Amino acid sequence: MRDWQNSVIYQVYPKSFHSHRGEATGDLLGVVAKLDYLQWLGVDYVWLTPFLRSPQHDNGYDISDYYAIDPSYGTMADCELLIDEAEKRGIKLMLDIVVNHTSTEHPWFQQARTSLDNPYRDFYIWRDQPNNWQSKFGGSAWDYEAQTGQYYLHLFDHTQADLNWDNPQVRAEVFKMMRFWRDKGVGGFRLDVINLISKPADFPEDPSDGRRFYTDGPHVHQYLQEMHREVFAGHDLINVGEMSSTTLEHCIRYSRPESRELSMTFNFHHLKVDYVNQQKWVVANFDFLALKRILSEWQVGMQAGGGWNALFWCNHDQPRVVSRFGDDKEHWAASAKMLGTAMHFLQGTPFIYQGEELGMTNPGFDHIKQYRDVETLNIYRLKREAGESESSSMATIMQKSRDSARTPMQWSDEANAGFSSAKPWINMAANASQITVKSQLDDTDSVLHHYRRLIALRRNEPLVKDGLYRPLLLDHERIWAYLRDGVGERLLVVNNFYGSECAIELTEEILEGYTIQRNVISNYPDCLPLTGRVLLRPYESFVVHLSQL
Ligand code: TEU
Repeated sequence: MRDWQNSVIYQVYPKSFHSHRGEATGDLLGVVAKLDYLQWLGVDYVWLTPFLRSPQHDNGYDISDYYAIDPSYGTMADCELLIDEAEKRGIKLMLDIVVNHTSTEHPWFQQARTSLDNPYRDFYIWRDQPNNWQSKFGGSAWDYEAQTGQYYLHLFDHTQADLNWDNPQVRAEVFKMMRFWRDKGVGGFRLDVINLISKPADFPEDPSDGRRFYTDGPHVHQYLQEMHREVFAGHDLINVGEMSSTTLEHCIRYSRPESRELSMTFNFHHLKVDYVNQQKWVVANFDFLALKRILSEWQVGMQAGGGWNALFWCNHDQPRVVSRFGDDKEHWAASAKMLGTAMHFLQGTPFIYQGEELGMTNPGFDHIKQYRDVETLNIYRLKREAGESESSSMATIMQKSRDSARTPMQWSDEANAGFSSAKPWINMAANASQITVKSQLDDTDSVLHHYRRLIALRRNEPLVKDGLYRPLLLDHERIWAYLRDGVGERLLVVNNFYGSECAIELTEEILEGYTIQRNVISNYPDCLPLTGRVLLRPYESFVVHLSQL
């Protein structure tokens, strides 16, 4: 197995990364063109969201051919070139595998829908009557197929039909496809909503949306162990499972090496701290104490159970973190750096989503015509049908839409921020020509250089990987502080999550007989005097190395 515990992974959303061909959407050659940048940044893996053939109802998470490149992204030769060129720079490609569902345009579904006894019928999940489960993108999770008079299950859009993993032929096809990509030379897989693949046989009604029955479902561990045997065993691959609404106990099982399932797991509990009663589609401030508590519980719990976390603030489904938990105006740079530090010193493998390393912000689009995402458009329609006003619907969408993360990567102050010579498929933020790679490369005090230092530090500070996580001051309403303890040495990580000054006492209780040896990283140029009472400036963050006396 590759050393996933020492790696940093960069997520590329190829549709919005770089268009080599000068079109509205990015392409694989556009990623090749930017590999030198990724090498300079220092990342080990690049996870690309799906670029396989797809009608693109959900930007590639609706695959219609697992063996072909979508023409909008280029050709198989471009993909091979990307794998080779990345390898030359010490970077491995991580492929996004979407196998909870396929597009309804996939030939399997096209076959399955034709008759009740078609050999592919059992590749999907059919019922005479729907139960009351809800799609994660709004509305019923079932759609009627008139030709055969039954309903098929879709936990996401109605163009994304759920595969029936209880059918051994489905599993055999999935593993065969993964071996095909493994043998092409990809270095790992990101497995889309992989904890949803096993549904209970009886499809019970649910007062909620049904997730309690299919999340971490009855045979999921067995199927992942089978995947491990069939695809991963004996190969140099790292694998991260995207776990929707999961639990700590299950994630320990998924990611403990002894389980022979996955290398690590993503979970989203820390990103629901600005939901209200589990509801995403309402405007809300984030609950800082809950954020600290949840991340701390996962750190402590995964360490105790021998599991491994994938660490992240951002991805293509989440609003930009600097706009969400930081300050995208007055304290933009300080807060973007503070958030980077707070995440990167946790135990786990950090994922950086394109543009996060620049402090890219939410674009704040205020008209529904500026949005493209299937989930956002569904929710807008449902809200308006339910009588919610235009302004209230849009206020929520501006804060919560996935499209906020999907605006093009900002390379330079050229046209379209250097993303493409053509008008992009989605608008850019108003600040697109200011927050760019070009402007930050020359400025060693930039957010970009801070992220580069965070990546490099991971290799030089073994405590980042191995140190025992211990939260401090858990009830403090503004500061998130923690220790990473080793033998006779430790890191102290302190982050002010707010835009006002705030004092912290470095008491003997915290220092426990240790003394500060050196500064590791900070986000203000001048370092604080680190004794006794420390006054943290807005969004100030620092890490120091301590040794026992
Ligand atoms: O996302 C899974 C998922 O459930 C969420 O992150 C989802 O976007 C969110 O709950 C909506 O509120 C994965 C992919 O990352 C996402 O882009 C796909 O749309 C989804 O699976 C379906 O394949």
